[in-house]
Amino acid sequence: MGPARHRRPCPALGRLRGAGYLLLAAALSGCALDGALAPRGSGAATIAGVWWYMFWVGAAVFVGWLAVLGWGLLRPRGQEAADAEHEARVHRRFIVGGGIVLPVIVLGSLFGYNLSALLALPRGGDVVVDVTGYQYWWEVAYPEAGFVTANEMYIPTDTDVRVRLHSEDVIHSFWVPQLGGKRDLVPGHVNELTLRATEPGRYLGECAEFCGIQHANMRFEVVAVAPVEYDAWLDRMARPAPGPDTPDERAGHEAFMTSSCAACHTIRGTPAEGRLGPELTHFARREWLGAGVAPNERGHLGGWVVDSQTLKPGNLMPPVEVDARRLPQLLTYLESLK
Ligand code: HEC
Ligand SMILES: [Cu+2]
Repeated sequence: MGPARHRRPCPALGRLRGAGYLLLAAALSGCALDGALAPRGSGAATIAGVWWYMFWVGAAVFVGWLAVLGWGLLRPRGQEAADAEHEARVHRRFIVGGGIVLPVIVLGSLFGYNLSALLALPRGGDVVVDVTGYQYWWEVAYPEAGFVTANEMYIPTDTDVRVRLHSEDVIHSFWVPQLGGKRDLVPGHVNELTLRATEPGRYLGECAEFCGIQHANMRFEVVAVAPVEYDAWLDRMARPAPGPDTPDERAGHEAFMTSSCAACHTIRGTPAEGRLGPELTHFARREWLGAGVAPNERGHLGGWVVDSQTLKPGNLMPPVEVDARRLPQLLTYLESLK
């Protein structure tokens, strides 16, 4: 093993360095962790704690296992036969220690940690929100304030929010990774989940149980704001729809009310009282369209109204015949629903 040997390029070393870069990249991307490992709510923080505990225990077991393997491979050979009695004792110790004692300690500690985490999850709450899953969107109702909205759910920060989960069709699952765990929405049964956001922000939520062809585009946003801001939002949302004020808005309103739109959508304060689609009373205040399929902007909105099946194939809003001259007015009216 002369120094010359080290200077020769070594392919194995190159590969090792590649793996090193990969690890480094993984570690660096860890700084920008998203989702369940970047908790902004007390429930999610507890769950992330379980994740990390399992990770470190798993890592310790793995390293220990590597050490035993290395010892087995590298220890001097040829002495086994010398003391068969001693060898058998060592084997027994390994079987009892590694096969019974160690697993009991490791699994027992995981069980204990899990149990304490389960008990530490937030429960109940003074603010109640009813969330109903539909293929492929979310209805969000505030029973105390007495209004219904869709796909966007405001909650006050540092407050336990009791989310009651319903389904009108199939099983869905409500999951806001940064705020809490998952919970199924089961037809004919009410489940509950408590969310407590510790920081204001917009948090992505999604359906976590396959529910049909557009399951992947069944998203929503939880917007956590300071309690005063939340109260102002409630006041605003409880009001009926504004307008129509301008001639264009009035023409668009007319187009909406006289076509099939009104049979499927509710706009409070107007004759539109359909219940098959999302409530549109304050639709223009939402950031997203079609449960997260596109930003809520005029271009996408026009595409959606003309044929939502292009943007979200298989969703339950059929293509609707809209007079091309009326379309801009219809969009203007929808955009006025602040
Ligand atoms: C047969 C019922 C039906 C009719 C008719 C209908 N819609 Fe819909 N609409 C739906 C459903 C269901 C959705 C939710 C689709 C999804 O996101 O999966 C929806 C979604 C929407 C959305 C997006 C709402 C959001 O927050 O994402 C808008 C806007 C909308 N419809 C406008 C209209 C207009 C305008 C008309 C008339 C030209 C119309 N709809 C006719 C059922 C209907
Ligand atoms: Cu779903």
